Amino acid sequence: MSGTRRRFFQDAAVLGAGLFSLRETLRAAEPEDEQAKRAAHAMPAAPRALQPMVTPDVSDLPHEMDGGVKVFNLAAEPVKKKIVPFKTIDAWGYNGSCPGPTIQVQQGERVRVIFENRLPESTSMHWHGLELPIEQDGVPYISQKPVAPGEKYVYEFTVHQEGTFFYHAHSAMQEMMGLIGLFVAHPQKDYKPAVDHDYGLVLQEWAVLPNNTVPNTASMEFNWLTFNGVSAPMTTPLLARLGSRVRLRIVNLGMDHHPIHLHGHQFVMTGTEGGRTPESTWYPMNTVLVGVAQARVVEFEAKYPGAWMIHCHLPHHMMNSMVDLLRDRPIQTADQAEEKAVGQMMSLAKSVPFEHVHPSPIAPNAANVPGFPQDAFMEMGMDEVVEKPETDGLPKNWSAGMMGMMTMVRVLPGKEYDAIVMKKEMARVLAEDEPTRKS
Ligand SMILES: [Cu+2]
Repeated sequence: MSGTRRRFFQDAAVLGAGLFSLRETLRAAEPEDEQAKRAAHAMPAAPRALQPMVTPDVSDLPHEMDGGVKVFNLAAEPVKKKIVPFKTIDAWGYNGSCPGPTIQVQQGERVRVIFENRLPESTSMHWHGLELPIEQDGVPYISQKPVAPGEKYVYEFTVHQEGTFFYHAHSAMQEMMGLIGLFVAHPQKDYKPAVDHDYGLVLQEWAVLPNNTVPNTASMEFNWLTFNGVSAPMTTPLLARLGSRVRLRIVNLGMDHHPIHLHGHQFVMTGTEGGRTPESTWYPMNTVLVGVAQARVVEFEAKYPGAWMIHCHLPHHMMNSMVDLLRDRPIQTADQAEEKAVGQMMSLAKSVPFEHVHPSPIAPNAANVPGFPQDAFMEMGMDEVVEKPETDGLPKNWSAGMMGMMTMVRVLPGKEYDAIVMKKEMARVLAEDEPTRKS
């Protein structure tokens, strides 16, 4: 965050400018035709109000209405994806996003997706879990001709189900290149109990060789694990007001099943890839195994304040690959002298574009202990680099504890929650206004 921007936020906080008044002030400075343009771009009213799910680090796919049909435009294309501050990969995704933008509809709606293939090879779109006519199923040669590069294909169907679904290319290697996105069908009749926060997480894994940017889709050894296309600490924390009810919808499209664990709270599983489960099947748990091709929906009461981790519990999925940072040097793990380890980590520290903090102390005789080092030197504090409103107020060097398929739910008392939401809103309004001001 720039100094100017930080000062702006501080000033706004000091002045106690309310969210509404701030937005109105900024809007007042805006020419009227801009206001009209903004109104014209607003989403057409849905048949009934739905509480949208939020996909952290991924945006929603906008739509237009054509009569009673909700129309989406979706293009498969190569995407440069920064998964941590020091690693950008060449993934494939949709509309510049990997995973693709989230589609949200209402149960009962008619949906049209105008699909375009901007990939260098043929593809198709499968609507995972949805009950629709065979010609909409998106399987090459079985239900349709593959969509050739440069071609368009129109999918249209009525969504009669409710639940957490996803869309993906129905070609194995393309799936491993990142071609997936969330598709949420909100129920006609509200779920009970209602939730205050609804979050979606897409689990993906990547095998990217050192000094490479292209995932090796034939590999079975994955060195990068992501929630919504980013590894911790770049994952945006989920915010929850203390005392609220939270829903997490987790989908997995990879080669491994991921046991997703929540700290400090118990949850119940309220849905699968097939929709809502009856309350009689709910039982307390805090780890849910999200198998490949599955959706798992869990809900919990955010009872205890704090920054509570949500992460895959497979140990190798709680790490970021540092091999890249070592460039052409082989990584050394166990059975090495401390001097070597320090030298290696120092070269690593020099190659990252930020100050590398690893404050955990080691024993004076560490080098004499077989097995050392394990996690020593692995922590890479980068608070400033990944700073955003959602990280505001976290303990210093918090990012050193965050790696791999990991995020957190920040359960915040009302006042702190509101302050961060206001900061987010200000950042959004400022970002929206920047192009207008420059022109
Ligand atoms: Cu995992």
